[in-house]
Amino acid sequence: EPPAPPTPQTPAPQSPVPQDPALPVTTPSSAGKKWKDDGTLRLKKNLRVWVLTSEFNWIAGTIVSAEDTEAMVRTADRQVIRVNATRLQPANPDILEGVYDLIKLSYLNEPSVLHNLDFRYAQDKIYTRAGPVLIAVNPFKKVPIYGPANVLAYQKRTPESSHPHVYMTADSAFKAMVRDGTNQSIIISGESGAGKTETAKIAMQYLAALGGGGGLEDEILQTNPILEAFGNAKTLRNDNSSRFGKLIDIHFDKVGKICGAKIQTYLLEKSRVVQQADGERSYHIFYQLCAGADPDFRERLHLKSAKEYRYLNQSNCLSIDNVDDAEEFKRLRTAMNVVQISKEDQELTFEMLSAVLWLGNITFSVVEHDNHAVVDENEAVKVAAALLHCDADDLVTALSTRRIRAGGDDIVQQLTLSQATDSRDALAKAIYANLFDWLVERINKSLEAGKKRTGRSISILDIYGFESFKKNSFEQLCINYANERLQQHFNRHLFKLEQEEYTSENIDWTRVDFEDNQECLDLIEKRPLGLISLLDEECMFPRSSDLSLANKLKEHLKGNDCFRGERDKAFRVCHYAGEVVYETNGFLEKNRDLLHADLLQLLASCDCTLPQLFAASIGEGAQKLLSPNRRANGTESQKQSVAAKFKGQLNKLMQRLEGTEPHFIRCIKPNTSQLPNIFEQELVLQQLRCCGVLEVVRISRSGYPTRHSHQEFGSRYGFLLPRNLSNQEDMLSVCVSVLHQFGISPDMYQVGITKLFFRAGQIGHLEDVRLRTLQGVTRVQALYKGYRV
Ligand code: AD9
Ligand code: MG
Repeated sequence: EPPAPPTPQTPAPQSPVPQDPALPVTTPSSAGKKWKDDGTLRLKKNLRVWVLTSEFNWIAGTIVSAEDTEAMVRTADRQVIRVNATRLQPANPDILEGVYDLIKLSYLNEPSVLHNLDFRYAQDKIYTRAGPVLIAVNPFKKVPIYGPANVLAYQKRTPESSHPHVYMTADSAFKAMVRDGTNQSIIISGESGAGKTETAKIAMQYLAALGGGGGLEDEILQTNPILEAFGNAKTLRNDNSSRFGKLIDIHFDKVGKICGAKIQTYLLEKSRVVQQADGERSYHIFYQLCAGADPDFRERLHLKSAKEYRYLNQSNCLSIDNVDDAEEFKRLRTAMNVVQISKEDQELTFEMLSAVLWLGNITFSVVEHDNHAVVDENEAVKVAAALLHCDADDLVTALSTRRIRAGGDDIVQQLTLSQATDSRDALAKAIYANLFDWLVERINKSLEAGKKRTGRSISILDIYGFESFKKNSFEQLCINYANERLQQHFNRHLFKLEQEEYTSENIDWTRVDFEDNQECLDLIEKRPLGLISLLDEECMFPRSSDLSLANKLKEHLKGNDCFRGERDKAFRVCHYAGEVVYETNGFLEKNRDLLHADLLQLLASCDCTLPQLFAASIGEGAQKLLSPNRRANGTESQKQSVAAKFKGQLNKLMQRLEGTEPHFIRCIKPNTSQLPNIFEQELVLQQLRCCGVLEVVRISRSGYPTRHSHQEFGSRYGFLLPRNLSNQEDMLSVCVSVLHQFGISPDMYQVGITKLFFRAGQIGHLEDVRLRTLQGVTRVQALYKGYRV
């Protein structure tokens, strides 16, 4: 029996099963014998079922007696409860318990999918396929399925390597690349803490092992600790949460050896540098540096311990359980050496980090009877200026005043306390974000230098999954936009795969119907009346506000089915994975993401390569677009908005991915405690719905998900026919006779050249008949009746 959670003592509440529109529990057109016309299950004694006991909780049971719309069900713990048919789903036969591919299930309903994953997870089988997609459930513990011996098994495709595995996915990608000379991609998604980054590393390790030998594989693997130090942080969801998206292209030469790599990153969360939620940390690197730098280094960089810095001590969290930051710092230094980041560049990097920390310790006082902030002249200003190699007075001026131009004259405006604090934080964020980009470029140079390109590559994408929180802001909109694009890519790919199979089998393809999320994408990216365009437009108006933005969106987008205005400054978007309400608070500022010209000038004036470089890269584009008008208004230089830049990056990403053969991995987080052996049904189900696994199932359902070769089908069910029919020589004729004999409607199947294609649920019915026949008739009876057994 499947493990069942505690059963409620009282009969289950009788409200109907919430029908997920994306995954019809059954479609009327597929209503065979199992289903009634209203879509509910036809109740029968001895039928094995899943009983919905609360919104997300299903338990196993067997019907002991049935009426038209209600049944008495004996649950796994031997209680008998009365249940309405709307709360029942058919369960799969025992032989399908824990199948390695969900597509093999006769019944692809939610409880069956969920149970199958749970069943496997309990045996540490963390990987399961859903047709072309690999599902990876985070074990939160060491599972002994990795390492050189396992790599070899998957490489050689020994029998032990028949289980689904990231290695298997990476191996398919590698072999397809070598065989067909086509670029491949491994697209990993899932919510925070689901295991994307670990999965990406496991795939990289496999590819490094297969394509290694040239020495570059070590460099590529060592980029991971570097990027994690600078781009990952402890959050409430994940102790090692990536705060950026990442694509790495690994290039291979003609014989399949690694010959280069290139990393592209997306949307680093830079607000974290100056502010973290309680219990979270800033980027690992800060704590590592403070804990791990040797005395000589500490002195030169004026380093103190983490608790002395405002940017690190405000969230009541300085360390992570089981992590030694000083140890990690050593690993980081080793990694930087392997990736050939020069000693000078490393020192420059740490100097900038220390400068950021000291900037955070700069404080302001408000002048009495005046609303202006003045910088407190203390150690922090001097040290920060020294580390940035700029003049301390210039730093003070840039942080507390702003030059604006009025009527042809430059006038100096004093900043208020909150303006001054903002400008200090803006400077710190700009330095860190630019440092991160610079480092990635630096790494790319090492990985590319002098390498011959053949054009063959495998790209691995580790990108934030769909997000829907209580409060959703600009960041969530960007993230969910990326997920819409990826989902479309995913749907279209599956659609294409299906089409290819149908075409090669000569099946009537027009009878298969697929949904697309183009409408939601149009809502976001269409010009001129899409979310991004309207947001960018609003950002251009000096007097715009979050409220004026919300009103503008409501006015122009109300006709779109995926959009709904909400109260106040909020709006709702219907994403493929669910509805999300966004609050426009902070949208304009986050999208503009400006650094005031005075701060830009300060960076440019620094007597040190990095700040100068940062100033140049921020100023690039900004200066080009700088109109005299805007300058006169004192508004900062205009540059490409964050959303527009992200859209451009996504377009490039999709273009790149479209030129590859994709392999999809969906990571699932089984519990929110980051603990092993806990599988929370509700949490998993929500992710299955969001990450498109049930979408695969849905797409399969809308086509012909069950396929059997003529041979397989005929030999499995042929014995159910009277002898004259089952003895037919030609297997296809046996198949057709079975279809006729059991009244399977022609809508429900198609006959292909080598296979039969069935709508969902059809085989379940035949399997039942077969099982009953095998149980109900003795061999003698069977022979008497003329069955071939
Ligand atoms: V986030 O969106 O970046 O916040 P990820 O990347 O999805 O998130 P991550 O890969 O960081 O999650 O995994 C979280 C933690 O789960 C890891 O730190 C490991 O402790 C744990 N994990 C994930 N996958 C495995 C695995 N295959 N084996 C063992 C794992 N532990
Ligand atoms: Mg991650």
